Amino acid sequence: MEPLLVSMDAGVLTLTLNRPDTLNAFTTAMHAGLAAAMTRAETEAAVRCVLITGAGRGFCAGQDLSERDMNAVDIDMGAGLDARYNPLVRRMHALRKPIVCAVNGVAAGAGANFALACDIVIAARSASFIQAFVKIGLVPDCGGSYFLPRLAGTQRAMALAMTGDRLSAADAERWGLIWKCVDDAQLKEESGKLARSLASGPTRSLGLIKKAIYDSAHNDLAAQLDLERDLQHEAGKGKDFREGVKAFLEKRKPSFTGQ
Ligand code: LHQ
Repeated sequence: MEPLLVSMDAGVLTLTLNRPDTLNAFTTAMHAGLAAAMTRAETEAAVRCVLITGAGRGFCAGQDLSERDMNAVDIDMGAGLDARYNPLVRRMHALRKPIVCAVNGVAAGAGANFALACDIVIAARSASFIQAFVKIGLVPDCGGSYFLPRLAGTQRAMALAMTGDRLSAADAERWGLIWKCVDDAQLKEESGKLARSLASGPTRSLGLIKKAIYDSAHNDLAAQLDLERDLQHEAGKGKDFREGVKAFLEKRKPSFTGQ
């Protein structure tokens, strides 16, 4: 069974984590699939949005804990992050296209933070988020210690990371960790609708919006104003900008090509 299912439709590259028996825990093979999919998203103009979800009742239970030999003399947990998780998160963050995450069930450990590394997260009401690391004597990784305090604030991030308590999708929405929580039966339709709508949007502008919002995390106001100027300059050179204005003046829906 392929650990990652990849399909393309209407400009949306859908990636489905596919190890349902382990709640889609990450393996080296799944990471290889994700790396290849990221290359495709980065290089294929036809890909205008990425949608990530999980097969079965879970979204992702983090690293597959059976993949590593715990009797080994020298265990280097940082090496796996350097080799697989950190490049993945960096590429997701830097991708100039939107990534929608449809969290269909429990998201634990690196699985929870992989979801938070996506640009817009929608979760099923029965889904939950667990910073499971502390339960096995580890620390949040996969960008969790960066995303969590920025999304939820220091107190909530600290308590989630130190207790490893389960956070419901409804609370994740209330706390601002995710965009929205929807009824389980609506998740596929809602996330698909959003992804298709983004895929028919002004892709260049969406990529620049992503950069503006993420760079604001480490810019002061002066630097951010400069960045907005530079990004607007770049957006203004796009065909979609001309089409957007033309369509507005002609009182019709714009037809964006992503250029
Ligand atoms: C699993 C897993 C799993 C293997 C469920 N592995 N089989 C770490 C190391 C190295 C470098 C990089 O970074 C990381 C980051 C990390 O991600 S560390 C955190 C790893 N994840 C966890 O500690 C979570 C472990 N899982 C759980 O706590 C529970 O499974 C949760 C709370 C997610 C779900 O609980 P339940 O709904 O009760 O399901 P379950 O526990 O019965 O799991 C179903 C099956 O999936 C079960 O297999 P079985 O053969 O008994 O049916 C589990 O063994 C398997 N599974 N997570 N991470």
